[in-house]
Amino acid sequence: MRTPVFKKTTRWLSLAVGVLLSSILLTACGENSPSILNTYGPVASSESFVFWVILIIATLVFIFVEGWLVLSIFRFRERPGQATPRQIHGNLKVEILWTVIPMIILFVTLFYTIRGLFEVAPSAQSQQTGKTINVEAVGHQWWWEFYYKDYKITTADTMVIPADAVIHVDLFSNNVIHSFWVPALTGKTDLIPGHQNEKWFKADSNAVGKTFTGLCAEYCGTQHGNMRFDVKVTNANDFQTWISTQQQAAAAPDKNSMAGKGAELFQANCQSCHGIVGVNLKTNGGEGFGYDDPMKACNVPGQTCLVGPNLTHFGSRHLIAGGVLDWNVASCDPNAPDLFEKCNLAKWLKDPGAIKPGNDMAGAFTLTNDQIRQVIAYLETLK
Ligand code: HEC
Ligand SMILES: [Cu+2]
Repeated sequence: MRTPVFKKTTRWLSLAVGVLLSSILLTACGENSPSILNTYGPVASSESFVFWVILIIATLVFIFVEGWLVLSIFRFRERPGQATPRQIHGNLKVEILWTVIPMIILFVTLFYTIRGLFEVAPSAQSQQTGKTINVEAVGHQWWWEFYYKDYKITTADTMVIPADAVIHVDLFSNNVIHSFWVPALTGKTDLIPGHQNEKWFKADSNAVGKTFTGLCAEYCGTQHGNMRFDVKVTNANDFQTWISTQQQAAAAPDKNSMAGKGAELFQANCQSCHGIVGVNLKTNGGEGFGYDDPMKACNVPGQTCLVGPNLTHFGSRHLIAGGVLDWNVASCDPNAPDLFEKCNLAKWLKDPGAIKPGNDMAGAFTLTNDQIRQVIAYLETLK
């Protein structure tokens, strides 16, 4: 008489529930969540190729081993009155087979892994065609700063890159270890205090017009999850336009305008932490914090540097403080009665500590609502 494998209905039930629950897990991968499988550049596609190779090999092994196991359970179960089966202990052929087959499988995996390592290594950068853009990425607690050495511009939260160019990134941290990761474009590389890492990546031309999410992939403190950035891919012309706009100093608004009052408030409350070229930052290494090499100051532990993001062109960006909020000039009319309900920038300036607890701007100043409106009017001029 055969005994059924799943005797009780509860076992079938728990199996079904397990399958259902795991499908909920998979639905968490929404359209906009960054994915290593939806790649737009050679580095990320080389990395996802290794993933597929390993997944396919592992799936075949799984199906073979588990299939054999399940088959044995049903087909060769002990039956009442059955004699002891043939014993194969010490069978040389079998021993050799199950040593050699896994060896071959592991060597194939190793081959593709090592090939992948060489494809994405810094040394492979020289084999790439296209213009090279050099960027220094600095991990702060908890936001990203990007300094384009060739153009002497600094931005935060958003990296703009032209398609088909080789983006060479030098990675710095002057605090704790962070990790630079843009799933659609490149895998992770750590930013280690006192040690300079480098990497390169490239976006394909079909990425033009797309914006990809970048993340910090190394736990760096309580707001680690709010340390995101955007990588916006443009064509070569738009990139040049972006660069020349970013190279311009901020224009001073009319003193008596709302923005002009905001500019005064900025100088009184904000410029000890935030740089604006044309206000407290001078171009070409003049007085103040040397704008032509702001990273250098921030990479030497103990040296004075501005702790907040460079705001010279904040009006052209769409993320606030590592992406904890997004913002948009359209939803932030400084005169709107419902400004504090609608505009994320207003919420941020009202109480940064409530939006992103523990961040370095929390409790740094107090402004009235009217003053915040003026500051917003000013920040919006910083295009
Ligand atoms: C004590 C230093 C400090 C002062 C003073 C300060 N900030 Fe900040 N600010 C920061 C830091 C640090 C961040 C980034 C926080 C984070 O992401 O963790 C920030 C972020 C911001 C951002 C978002 C910028 C971006 O690119 O993400 C804006 C806008 C901003 N501050 C405006 C102001 C204004 C306006 C004032 C003055 C009224 C001000 N800050 C005063 C430190 C400061
Ligand atoms: Cu981090």
